[in-house]
Amino acid sequence: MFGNCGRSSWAKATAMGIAGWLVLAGPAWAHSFLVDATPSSKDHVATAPKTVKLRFGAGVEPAYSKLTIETPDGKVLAQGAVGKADSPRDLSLDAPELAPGRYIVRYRVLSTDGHIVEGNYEFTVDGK
Ligand SMILES: [Cu+2]
Repeated sequence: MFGNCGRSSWAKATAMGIAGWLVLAGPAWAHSFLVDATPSSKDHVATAPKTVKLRFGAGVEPAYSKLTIETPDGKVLAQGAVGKADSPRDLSLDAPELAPGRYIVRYRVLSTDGHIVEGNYEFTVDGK
């Protein structure tokens, strides 16, 4: 679906070259899998986070990516994806006031190699 987005073949060749290098270097990332998050999966935090931060194994395109913070019953509390020009592997999303409870972070991102990567994880805000 994003195959005709106008990305140059040079960029594709570069992305494939990087992917090939990563395979040779060890970790077999086919594309931009989630490698780190704050709060992270299964985390229990005492203070509700102001921002959810995700880091991927390779570059992602903020304009074609979406993060959401949801309640366990599927109510979307926040959505969007803010990138940082100087760190193309990072995306963030500002969180609303989060009461103690469980929350789901869902992500659907466009990797710079043209693949879409999606998944979700859960964290918990503990009551005082
Ligand atoms: Cu890929």
